Amino acid sequence: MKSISLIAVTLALGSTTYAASIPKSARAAETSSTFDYYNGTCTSEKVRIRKEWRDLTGSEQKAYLAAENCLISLPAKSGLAATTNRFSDLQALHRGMTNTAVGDIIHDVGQFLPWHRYYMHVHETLLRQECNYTGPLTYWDERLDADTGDMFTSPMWNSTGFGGNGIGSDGCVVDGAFANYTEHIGPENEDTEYCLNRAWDNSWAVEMANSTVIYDICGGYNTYSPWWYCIAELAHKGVHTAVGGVMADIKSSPGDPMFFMHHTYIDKVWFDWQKGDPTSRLYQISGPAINESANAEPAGGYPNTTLSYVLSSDEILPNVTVETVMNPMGGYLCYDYLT
Ligand SMILES: [Cu+2]
Repeated sequence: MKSISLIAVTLALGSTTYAASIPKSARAAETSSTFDYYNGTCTSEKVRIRKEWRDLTGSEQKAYLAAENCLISLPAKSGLAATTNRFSDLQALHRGMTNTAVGDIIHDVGQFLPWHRYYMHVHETLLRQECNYTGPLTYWDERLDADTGDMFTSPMWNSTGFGGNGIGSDGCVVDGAFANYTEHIGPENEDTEYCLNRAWDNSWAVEMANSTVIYDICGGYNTYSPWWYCIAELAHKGVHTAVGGVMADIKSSPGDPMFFMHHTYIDKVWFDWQKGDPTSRLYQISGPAINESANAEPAGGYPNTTLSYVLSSDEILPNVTVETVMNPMGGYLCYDYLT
């Protein structure tokens, strides 16, 4: 039911074990202007700047969409079940991580944000190495649209971009760069042929992704666990649900190229929060390492996500630790956001 109100959601958040003992306070004093993020091999000459879709030129937008379609045109390499092309390797990787021996290890866990940051890097690496993409990585600044009250008037949602809402009884996307794309992974754990589909719910997204949610409700938390959980449950889940269709499928959602626009944005929201107090937040990690809803509590309690927790992409790229991806300018990663 969509009648659940934001207030109900935030109350539910308040009752979690994460939020219970942690004081809410205003955003930390700005220290980021003097903080030096560059580390290891990442330098100001090398750093790549990620840009919002509307900050790309028309030809940059075209090149990005073409690179995504290039991944779709390349053969699968991962060997993961039901894959049909290189883009679907990423989808299968994501679904596989929701189906491990201990359940979903990439959502509702402390490594939710680090794993998805790494996953965006895997996606970017394939675009650059296998499809010769040389432009900026891009994202959808959902807050800009939520604040206007209409999520779906952004120029990305048109026939020269990612296409519009689904139509017909199956909600198929029939315009844009991915018109009539056939999915083979999903829904959820099934492997069937179905169309890339969407079912927009504007009011839900507006309620979950606006500035009040990002800055006042979630942004009031100074520590990682309640902050991460707030963003994951509100802005993150809200926009998955609001785009609907494939995007609302927690397992197979990377079958909609919009997934990467959404999660690169969520990554930016995280880096922005880290920048709010980098001394304490840049390497701050916590939360359960296994899904509490999918596992009985082990003797000694649930293990916590730490900086040494290992992130996997099923060998598409080598494994890395959480610590490796905490700083987007830390060496292994080398990017920043334009705004
Ligand atoms: Cu995910």
